[in-house]
Amino acid sequence: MTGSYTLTVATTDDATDEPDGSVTASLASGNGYTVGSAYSGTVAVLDDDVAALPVVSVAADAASVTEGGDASFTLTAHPLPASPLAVTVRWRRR
Ligand SMILES: [Ca+2]
Ligand SMILES: [Ca+2]
Repeated sequence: MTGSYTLTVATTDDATDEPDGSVTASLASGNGYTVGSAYSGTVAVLDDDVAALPVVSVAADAASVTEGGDASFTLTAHPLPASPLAVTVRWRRR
């Protein structure tokens, strides 16, 4: 290099919600120059994705039940919630 040089480091735009990252460039010693006191620089890489909300579905466990028996349903959440989810379920009997 002479005078100045621009180093560019590409970052990846993924679709994952994650903590912010960073790119750091650090000078190493070499022949013909002395490393200055500003020997590294860091650029924060800000995540721009939001957490995907789990999709909750309900399905009847059986199409019918004889009266007096229990009607049961299975609720599923996908993707798996990071912590237990409070889900509102309404049901009615006729
Ligand atoms: Ca992204
Ligand atoms: Ca991301």
